[in-house]
Amino acid sequence: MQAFEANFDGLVGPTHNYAGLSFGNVASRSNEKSVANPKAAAKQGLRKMKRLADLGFHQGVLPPLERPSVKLLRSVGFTGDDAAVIERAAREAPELLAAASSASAMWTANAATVSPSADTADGRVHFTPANLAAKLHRAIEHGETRRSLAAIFADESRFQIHHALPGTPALGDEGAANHTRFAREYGEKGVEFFVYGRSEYGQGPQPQRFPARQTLEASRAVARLHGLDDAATVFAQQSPDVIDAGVFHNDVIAVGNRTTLFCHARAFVDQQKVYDELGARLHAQGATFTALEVAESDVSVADAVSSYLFNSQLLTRADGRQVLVVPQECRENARVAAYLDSLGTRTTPIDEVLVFDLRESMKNGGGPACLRLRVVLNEAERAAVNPNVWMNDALFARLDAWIDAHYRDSLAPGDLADPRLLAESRAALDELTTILGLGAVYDFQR
Ligand code: SUG
Repeated sequence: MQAFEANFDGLVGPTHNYAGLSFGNVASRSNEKSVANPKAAAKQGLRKMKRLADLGFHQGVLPPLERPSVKLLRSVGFTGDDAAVIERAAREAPELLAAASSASAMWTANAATVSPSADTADGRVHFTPANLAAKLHRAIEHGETRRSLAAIFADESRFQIHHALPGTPALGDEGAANHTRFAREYGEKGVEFFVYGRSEYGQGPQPQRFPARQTLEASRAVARLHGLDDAATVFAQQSPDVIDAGVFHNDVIAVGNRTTLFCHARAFVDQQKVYDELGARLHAQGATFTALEVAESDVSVADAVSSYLFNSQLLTRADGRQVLVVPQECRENARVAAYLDSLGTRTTPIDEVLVFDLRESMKNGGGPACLRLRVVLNEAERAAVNPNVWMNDALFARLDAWIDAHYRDSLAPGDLADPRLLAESRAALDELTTILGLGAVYDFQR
C-alpha cells in the first residue's frame, strides 16, 4: 500500500531551561545554569517544521506537557496551594523543582517507539510511550505523552497506543531514539532495528563512565508488544565506549531511512555483523541495504557528539532524492563541514544537505532528530489523524503568534521559583489545546 513517513516535532514548551539534568549527555551538563530563551527555542523548532512542510514533507506537531509538574512535587511531599508547593520546592529541593520544570518532552524521538501497520501482526500502527526511566525529569513524561498521542491518533481500529513498560532499570526504554525502521518503500513490510546500551540479564560489555539508558530486555518487549515478525527485526548493542564518550542515545551516532544507514564506524558492537544482519533481512524483502559509514579519521566520535552530525534527519523527497537535515553546529566544525562538503563530490545515498539553527535545543543535547517522532502512515491512517496538527501556513502563523503572546525570552535557573511561570504555562497550553483541537488533555483542564 502507498504510504509516507510523517515527522511529528515536539513544540518547545514555555519552561525550556538549562538545568544540567542529564548526566551522560555532554551538552546538558556543560550548559547547566546558563540562561535559556524559551521564545527563541520554540521559534527555532517551529521554523524547522515549517521549512520541511514547505519542502513537501509530511510534518506534524506534538504539544508540550504541563510544566512545572506540580503533581511530581506533591508526590514527593510538598503541600499547600500550587504557589506554596513551588516556593517550598525552590527552597528545599531546587533539583526536584528543576526536574518538575523541564521542557524535555520537546525531544519527541523519546516520546515513543512506533511500528507502522505494514510491520505489525494486527495491521495497526503501534505506539509504545517510552518510560524514560533513566532520568527523573523524563520518567514523568509517559503518562501525559500517552494522552497526547491518544488525542491525535484516536482511532483504535487503526492505532494502538500501549502503556509504557514498567519504569525500572531492567526495562529502561528511550523510544524511537534507539529504533530505526528500514524498508524499500514506506508502505511495504520493513525491518525494525533496535539498538540497546546494555542487557540487564544477559552478558555483554557495559559502559563504565556514563549510564546506558536502554536495555535489550526493553527493546525486545517493545518488539513483542508491537507484534513484529522475528525475521524482520534486528537487535544490536551500542558500543559501550561511545556511550562513555557522550552518545547517550543511538540517534547521536546513527540515522537510517528506507534502505540507508548513515553511521559512525564505532557505533555498534560487532559492526560488520550488524550490517550483515540488516542486509540479509532486507534482502529477504527484495531490498538492498547500504551502510554509509564515517571513519574516525574523517569525523571523530568527539566531533560527532559536539556537532550532532548523526542526529540528523534523513528524509526522502517526493522526487526520491535523500536529504540530510543537520544542525548548524555541523557547519561550524571544520572536519564535519569538510565531510559534508565531500558528499557533493562523490556518489552517496545523500543527495542534499539542509542546515538549521536549533541552538537552544542543541544546548540541551537535542538536535534535529531528537525533535521529531517518525510515524509511517498510509492514506487511510493519515485520514484518521487529528487534522489540526499538520503544519501549514495557517498553523505556522497561529503558533508563531501564540509563542509571541505566551513565551518569555529569558529563563534563568532562579526563575523556576517564580510561581507565575506555572500560570503562564497553563494559559499557553490551554490556548494550544484549542489551536490543535486536542480536547482537555492536561490535568489542569480536567
Ligand atoms: O534526555 N536532554 C535530553 C536530550 C534528549 C535528546 N534526544 C535524543 N537524542 N533523541 C536528554 O538527555 C537536558 C535537560 C536539562 O539538562 O535541562 C535533557 O533532558
